Amino acid sequence: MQMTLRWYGTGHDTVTLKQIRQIPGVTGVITTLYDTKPGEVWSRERIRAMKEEVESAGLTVAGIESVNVHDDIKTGSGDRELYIENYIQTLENLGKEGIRMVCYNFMPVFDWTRTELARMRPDGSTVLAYTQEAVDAIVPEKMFESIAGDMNGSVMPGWEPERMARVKELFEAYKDIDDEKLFANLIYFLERIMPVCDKYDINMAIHPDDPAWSVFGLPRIIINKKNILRMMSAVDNKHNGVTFCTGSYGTNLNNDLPDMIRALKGRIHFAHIRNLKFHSATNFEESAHLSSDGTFDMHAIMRALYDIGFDGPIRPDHGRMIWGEVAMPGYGLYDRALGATYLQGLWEAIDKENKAK
Ligand code: CS2
Ligand code: MN
Repeated sequence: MQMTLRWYGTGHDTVTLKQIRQIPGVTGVITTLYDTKPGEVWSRERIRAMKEEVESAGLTVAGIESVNVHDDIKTGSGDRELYIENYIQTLENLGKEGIRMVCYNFMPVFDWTRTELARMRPDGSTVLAYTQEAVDAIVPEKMFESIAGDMNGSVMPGWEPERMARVKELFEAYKDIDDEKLFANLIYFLERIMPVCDKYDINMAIHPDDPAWSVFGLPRIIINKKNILRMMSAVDNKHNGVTFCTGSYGTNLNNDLPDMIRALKGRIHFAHIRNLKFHSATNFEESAHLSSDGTFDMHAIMRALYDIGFDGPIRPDHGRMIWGEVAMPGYGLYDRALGATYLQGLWEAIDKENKAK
């Protein structure tokens, strides 16, 4: 595995490449062109400039998170063909610049959903949290307003104010889309992009829906082992793979994370590792990465990744806000650095124990 950190780019991130470079063992970043809109073609020039900036800081671009998919592709309507062509062109340009891993998601309207961005924990740290009660008590148009005050001045991916201003319209666009239609649109998209992925050996890594169930009555498909395996066999190509995000699949306590990892051998191209602390099945918060601070057995998760021979980029997912840092919720430097170190400690122990056998 290659330990990485997500980085939103100069001018978009409070964390610098220089700081990332000083986290032991972190050799790459997962980045994006944060100011591009879903559906836009990424030019080779901009991709190259991004790479050069990262490489001159002594790091590599280990992959992209995300090249976002336009809603017309997800709903299978409007200008879907044009946006697929544009997506292919972006992949072509990324491929020519040597980028081999692209994370994306197929969530309607909202990217991940949390109902609190700064829940205070007993130690004074703050974390993102979710309760189903809070979602049930709110209309979707108010969702953005209800969390906007805690964004620390950042623009959060999937929650861009321009996009949120159109929430009603977006809901309208999805009103006839059920899980089956969304699934069919995903397969259509994948079949169209596989040739360019084959040509440049680009691993597509779908990010799960978060939380792993329907919110506000919207369709949700990338939520459990059965659905992902269905997706893998519908487009049976190694380049059709997943981002294994423990914090997203893990929102549903019925998902057995190590078991899912083992079932996806060969198709996990990227890993997001985060721990959750559950107070009830529908009330959880994002804890520190350590097993002892949350509900998941992080050793068993890393062990499963190790056992399947996972060799892609991995990153600590959301961290807590600690030590007075002001940053995009979930994306401060300090706690993610602690997470990166802890995860590497687990990996080293597993590796050494394995070799000593
Ligand atoms: C990320 C997602 O911050 C997060 O929870 O895991 O925003 C993820 O990057 C996107 O959904 C992937 O397209
Ligand atoms: Mn994730």
